[in-house]
Amino acid sequence: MDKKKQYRSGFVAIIGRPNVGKSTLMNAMVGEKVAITSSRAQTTRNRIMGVMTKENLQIVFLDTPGLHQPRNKLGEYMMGSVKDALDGIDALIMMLDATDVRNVDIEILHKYERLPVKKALVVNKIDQVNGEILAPLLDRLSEEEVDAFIPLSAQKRKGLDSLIDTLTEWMPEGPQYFPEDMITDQPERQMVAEMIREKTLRNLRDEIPHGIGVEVLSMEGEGEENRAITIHANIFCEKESHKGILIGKKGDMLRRIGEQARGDIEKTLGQKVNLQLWVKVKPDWRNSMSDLRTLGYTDRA
Ligand SMILES: Nc1nc2c(ncn2[C@@H]2O[C@H](COP(=O)(O)OP(=O)(O)O)[C@@H](O)[C@H]2O)c(=O)[nH]1
Ligand SMILES: [Mg+2]
Repeated sequence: MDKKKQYRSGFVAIIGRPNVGKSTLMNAMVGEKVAITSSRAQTTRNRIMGVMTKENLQIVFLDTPGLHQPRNKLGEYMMGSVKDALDGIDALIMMLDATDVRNVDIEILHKYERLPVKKALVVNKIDQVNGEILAPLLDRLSEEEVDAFIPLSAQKRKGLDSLIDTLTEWMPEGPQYFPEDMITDQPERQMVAEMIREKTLRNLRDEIPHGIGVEVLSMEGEGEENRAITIHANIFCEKESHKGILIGKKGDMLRRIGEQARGDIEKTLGQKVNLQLWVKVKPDWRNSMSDLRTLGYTDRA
């Protein structure tokens, strides 16, 4: 018997309509919160890498923005980052939401079924549907031209093993691409900005979240013992009225967003954080190349 099994590794992109649970699945695979999640469409705006390392195996997941028809330059950037993510992958996860399968999901399936890589069709959120609804749906979908068909619940971590086993089988022999303690390629500042943005998504309604961008201006005191990291960040929104809502009565909304974000950031950075947030209006920034650059949405990896 071989004492050392072959090392396997590869890249796996996760695609699908907005809100089906792609980022939740990637976080579940990596075991830590690498990508922010929310019940809003288009929470994810970049291709985000999450690395799962096991003995003799490394799978690099690429979480992507939800596939949609872009309506502004930000949307075009987002769809470009999905295209980039598909370049050079070893396998593709196509995801559906079992509670809400739409025609556009099937169109996406048929479009990407043609990619010459191994494909898993993942039907997520099965914790939310009962067997009578699930059975015929799974029956219908099992006829799709994919290499594996896996119903699961990313949030409840049900059915993940079956996906991991399938992907493991598909991964080619290859090197360990990243150190085992590396779980993402996102710079710390981007992680911090994303955590702040997540709290705005979770606390605000209607159209406001779509027009929010976060810029981390500075981070000071990192790694210094007995000291908090001081972080200054701007939250941009598109209208004066949105600014009022973001700040809230006597500043209570901004305070709540700041408190929640601080908790997440402290957990990630492992140090106390002093978070200073400012709200600014940048009309139509989603159509301005220079604003997109400021907010980190132009330099695709
Ligand atoms: N009930 C249930 N909700 C889920 C599951 N996976 C994700 N969600 C929720 O679906 C919403 C969208 O998830 P997210 O990962 O941001 O979706 P994405 O836009 O595809 O990345 C969030 O509110 C998640 O908590 C699941 O397995 N079951
Ligand atoms: Mg996402």
